Amino acid sequence: MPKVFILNGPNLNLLGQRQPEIYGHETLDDVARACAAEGAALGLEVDFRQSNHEGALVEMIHEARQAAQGIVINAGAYTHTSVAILDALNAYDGPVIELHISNIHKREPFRHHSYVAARADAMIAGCGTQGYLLALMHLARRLDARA
Ligand code: CA2
Repeated sequence: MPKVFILNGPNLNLLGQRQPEIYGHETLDDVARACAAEGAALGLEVDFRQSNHEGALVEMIHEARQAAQGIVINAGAYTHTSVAILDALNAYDGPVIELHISNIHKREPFRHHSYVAARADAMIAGCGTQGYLLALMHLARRLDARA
């Protein structure tokens, strides 16, 4: 079964605890459970992770080079700042889906630029936490087309 990494950046561990008008009521654990179920239905093994540390996210992306056939990444605020995460993604060969719970283009101007977008094969934003499931559906289709 193809394995995919779903990587979550800083502060996403607080999901469901604050700003529900932007990020909804689900916790990150709820999202992880929904992704595991959707992945199983799609024939994907899901490895769902979160870190508040840029270097830890870089190392997860390095690990994905050997361990994962695709990546879904919500890099959180590092989306808008991290050349290191972009460089790591550029060293990864499989499909990369950039994900945001909110529509970053409808928010403050500093959220409009994404370093991840320079590498991502697709981007989902503004669909709430459903975006994670949409990203998995799309990744499954891409991985099927590759096989
Ligand atoms: O919309 C997204 O998914 C974001 O990647 C979320 C990031 C934000 O910096 C990006 O611009 C857009 C922030 C994640 C913080 O999540 C929280 C959730 C609940 C309470 C506090 C923070």
